[in-house]
Amino acid sequence: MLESATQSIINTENLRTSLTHSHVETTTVNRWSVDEIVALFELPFSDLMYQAQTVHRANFNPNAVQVSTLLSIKTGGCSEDCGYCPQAARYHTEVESETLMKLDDVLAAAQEAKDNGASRFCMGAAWRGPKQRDLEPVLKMIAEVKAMGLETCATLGMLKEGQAEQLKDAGLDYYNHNLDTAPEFYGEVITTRTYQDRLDTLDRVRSVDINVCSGGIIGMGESRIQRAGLLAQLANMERPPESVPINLLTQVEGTPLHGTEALDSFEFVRTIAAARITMPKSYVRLSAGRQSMSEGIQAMCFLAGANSIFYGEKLLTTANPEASTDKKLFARLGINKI
Ligand code: SAM
Ligand code: DTB
Ligand code: SF4
Repeated sequence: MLESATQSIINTENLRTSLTHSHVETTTVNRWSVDEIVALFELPFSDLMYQAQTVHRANFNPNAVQVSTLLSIKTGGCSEDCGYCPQAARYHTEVESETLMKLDDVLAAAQEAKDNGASRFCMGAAWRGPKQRDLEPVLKMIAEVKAMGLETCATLGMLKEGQAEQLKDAGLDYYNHNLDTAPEFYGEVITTRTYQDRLDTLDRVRSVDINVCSGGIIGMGESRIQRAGLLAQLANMERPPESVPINLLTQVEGTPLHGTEALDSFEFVRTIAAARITMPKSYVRLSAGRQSMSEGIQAMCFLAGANSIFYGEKLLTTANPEASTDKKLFARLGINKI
């Protein structure tokens, strides 16, 4: 089993190299079965890290990490039932429902992010999906943030026909929409939208040539096979996402997933490594959960191939390490921001 996983990496790498040399589009050739990904997880930790670091170095500068800053432009009061989410109206959390932020306030936050060295600004809204009257002010925000010289990203929920086109026209560079988990576990976490709904939104984003940002949450009580199942879904897309956020569940009181047994940190690092190996060209983002992680574990995630983070003291509603703390960590690790 272990040998076959290693062999399959070598075979995939060989295939990719030979196709790269003949100038054939490479993004459709990496095909991973769930069993092969489980076999990666089962490798001795050092062997898995070695494989991940080898793939990482073949595709990226190993000492460069992309930084994005998040802003919740519309907080709370969401109609959906995502079991991890403090913004769902039906759960009693400390998050209050707010209206859409004003353009000037968004631009001030974007300027601060830029001054702090972020290269991308991600705007998140607690919506099932945007209504047309909601989308219009967001299009304006995207255009103005882009004009400031920042890359733009938005996460607004499910997109209906025609909405991806409008986002593209406004200058959106990335759309974030997570698959969250494997299809087999999905129904335990969310019932108000289907897995296929999510895939349909990702197709709409792809079809207008906006970069896809899609990943999931680890530590929701899913099995290792289901963690591998999530990665298989992402890695086997016709074109894997350009950006793959791997979130560690941030447990928030009042949500159904609060109290879930904590995941072994090494299993989280293994998930990052398996994402790196199965999606060699994608940015893998060490996403939510850094606030509860030691700096040692974060360093291991970078070693496993994570090359993107959220930067700034807040994610959407929960805490993230202070920018000054991250600056020091990057300096200690010799990491450069991109
Ligand atoms: N409402 C939109 C949607 O669900 O697509 C956009 C915002 S939503 C908060 C974006 C993503 O944040 C979710 O898909 C989920 O993966 C992640 N997320 C939300 N709450 C989280 C938590 N407590 N821990 C980790 N990730 C979380
Ligand atoms: C993603 O995968 N993680 C970010 C971003 N995409 C939008 C959100 C994390 C949210 C964590 C919980 C919160 O702060 O509300
Ligand atoms: Fe709403 Fe998004 Fe939270 Fe789900 S994850 S409850 S859709 S804000």
